[in-house]
Amino acid sequence: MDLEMESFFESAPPLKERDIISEKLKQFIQNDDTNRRRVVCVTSGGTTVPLEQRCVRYIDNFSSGYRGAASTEYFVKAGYAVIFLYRRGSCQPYCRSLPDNAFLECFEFSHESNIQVRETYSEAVKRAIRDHHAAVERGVLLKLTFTTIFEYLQILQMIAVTARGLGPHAMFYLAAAVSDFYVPWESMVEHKIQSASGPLDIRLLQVPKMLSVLRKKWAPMAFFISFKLETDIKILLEKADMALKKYEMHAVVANELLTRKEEVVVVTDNEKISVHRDKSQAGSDVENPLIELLVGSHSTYIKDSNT
Ligand code: PAZ
Repeated sequence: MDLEMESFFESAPPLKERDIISEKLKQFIQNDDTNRRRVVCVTSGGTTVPLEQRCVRYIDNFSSGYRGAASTEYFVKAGYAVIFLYRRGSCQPYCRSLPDNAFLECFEFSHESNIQVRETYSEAVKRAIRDHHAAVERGVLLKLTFTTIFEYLQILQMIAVTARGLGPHAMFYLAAAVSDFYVPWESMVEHKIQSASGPLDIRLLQVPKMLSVLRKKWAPMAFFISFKLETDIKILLEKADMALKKYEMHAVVANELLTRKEEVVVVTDNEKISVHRDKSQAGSDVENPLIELLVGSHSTYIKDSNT
């Protein structure tokens, strides 16, 4: 493994529930006699960077997890088993059409003081419960959660190594907004930083480039989709192209912060395909055509890998 990556893992705090996560992953991935099942790891939401070991303060980012949650639903619909690696508290699959405070908004007391679903939300709640339970019961949705950059990279490594046996049938769809900078665990203060000490100087190190190791060492046969977000549209495609080549991704999805829900550009070795939300359809999203396109590319990849 790359030296920087190795020292990142060595100094990271031990992952809580490592054994439980490992067992869940093995069961989920091996839940197929044919070895033909396609499994996608969808990462979603933003990683935090703790500033104190007993963390009170942390650096965070904007990601809501909508992209990952919506994409998960479309992957399940397309016949994939999905490992949904998401930021605790971020957007969840099958809950997109429910209000933010769903519990309080969707339910009310009935005349007999029982709890019932409000008429306006009845269809949305039924659909969410039905589809979510169906996915979990069919063994095609495994949800794993992270908060910090340390947890994220440790769990992602476990997923990649466990999914290695799936060869080209595994896909990584890396939509999480991953911190570029962090404070190494051993140089982090233990207790809450005191404001009485005056202005705060913190040195952040660069997070090792995980994509390289993931692609080349942890899961070399898998199909890889990474994302590139910029706020300056002028540099977006160039940066996506650079990432494609540097990390040998199969496609990089380029998106701009303000228009990310309307349009993305899928950058591959041969082409740049613009994918739009269908504005003529109420409730449409860009993830629907995006996943359709990527599922097609994955099929071609599997076919080519078998010949
Ligand atoms: O999570 P969200 O739906 O609010 O946004 C999705 C996104 C912009 C985080 C994702 O499309 C993306 O670009 N992820 C990678 C970001 C990066 O360059 O680190």
